[in-house]
Amino acid sequence: MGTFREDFLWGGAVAANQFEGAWNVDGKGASVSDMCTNGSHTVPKRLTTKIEEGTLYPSHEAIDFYHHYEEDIALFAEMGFKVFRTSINWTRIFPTGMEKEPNEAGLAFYDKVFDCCKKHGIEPLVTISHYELPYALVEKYNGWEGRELIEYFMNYCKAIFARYEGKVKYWLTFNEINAGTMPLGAVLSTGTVKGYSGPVNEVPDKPQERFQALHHQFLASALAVKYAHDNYPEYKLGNMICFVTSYPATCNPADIIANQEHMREVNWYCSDVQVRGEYPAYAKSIWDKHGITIKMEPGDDKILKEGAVDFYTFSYYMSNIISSDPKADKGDGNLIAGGRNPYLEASDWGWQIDPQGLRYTLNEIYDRYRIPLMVVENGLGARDEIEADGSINDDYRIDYLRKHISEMREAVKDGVDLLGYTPWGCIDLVSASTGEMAKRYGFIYVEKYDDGTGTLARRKKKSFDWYKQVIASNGEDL
Ligand code: BGP
Repeated sequence: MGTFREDFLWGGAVAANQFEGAWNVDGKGASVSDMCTNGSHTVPKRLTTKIEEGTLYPSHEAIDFYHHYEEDIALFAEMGFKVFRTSINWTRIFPTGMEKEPNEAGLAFYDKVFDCCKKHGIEPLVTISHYELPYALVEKYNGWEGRELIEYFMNYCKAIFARYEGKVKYWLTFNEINAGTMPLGAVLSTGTVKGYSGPVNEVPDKPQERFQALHHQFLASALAVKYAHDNYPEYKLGNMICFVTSYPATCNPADIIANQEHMREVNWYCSDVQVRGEYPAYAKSIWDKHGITIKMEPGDDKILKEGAVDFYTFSYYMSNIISSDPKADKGDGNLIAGGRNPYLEASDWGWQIDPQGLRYTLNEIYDRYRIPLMVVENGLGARDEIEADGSINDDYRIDYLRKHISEMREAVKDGVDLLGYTPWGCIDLVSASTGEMAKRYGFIYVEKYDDGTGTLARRKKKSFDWYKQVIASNGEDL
């Protein structure tokens, strides 16, 4: 008997805005991601901003899964995928988020995707909102700062829950909801940056707005969970956290406290609400630190209580270290910076590679909540080269994934209930943080480049056959 459960869900993960393309096809409206340009990931001031000649909007074509889905899902099936994590692009279904009736062409597209998965025996795992907030809602309500969004989100959930009954069972409410605890989350996650046009990680910090937006997202998530439980008992709803484990920089007790505070604010705050159905005791200290007050309405407590998720999912790419010394090195990691750990190597984008940290993280989360877990993103963003003979020898990626799967196995031996594993970007796609194609994660290479050129042809990398063998052996043959 192997270590992983017999029905372990091996697969891969993507997000609609980063791989579908067809951004304005068949009635689709613009989402926050569709307003981001290449490289610096800037957000034009208005939806109507003229797209200047030569400006690239990476989500607009991406890798055009919209017209390649059959080929791509067949490749996933060839690797033996049991599950495929993707998102529904909210603006395909409700182009501005505010329509009364859903867009039939958008609904029909996902029928085709889920039917194709089913044909190959692949279970979809659907993220309801993955950086695809309708841009019109940013314009009108400053994104999730507006409580009105809860109702628009529920209309969207009701439409997709009804339409895909019998096709989808596993749902995640918000991708990396805790992005909203960090200033950078304001662009793609909470949408609370109307009028901002600069890089994601230089966005002005407005904690009142983002924590208020988070409160609305918590309510929306809880209402969706309850609605699904009441109406579709077979549905399982999960949360999704961007988990960046951090360690104290030294054993100085001041560093221990600094790290504890950081872990609470960035990693635990959101899932404590989503799993336990109430704000944690330390929440007030976070609000006080930022000098903010969250507007709540009578009944909000009850909504949160009744909408606890069934399972916990997270992304895991790296770990960081936290120091109490404000002058300490903050590292140079792309997007998510933290102090440099002398025991770890980093990716080309500065993300510190820490497989043992995954075992530690799985144990910490499971100890805290005791509900099933799933690692729904993990992987190495790297620059892949096509050799003269056409092969792509991504041994560095295999090495990264092998070490992480091996540590997942240790965590399962430690007693963690792990449902599945979907490495990020199982097919090359657009980077969320930089808009690049050059930061590749896939088992499948896509001929698409940062200047917008490329045939969009798909090629198997060396890791393709390796992952196939991992799945076939249920994680024993690494
Ligand atoms: C997570 C997001 C994904 C994804 C991934 C890799 O934060 O959920 O959308 O893109 O990170 O990040 P990047 O694309 O910046 O390399």
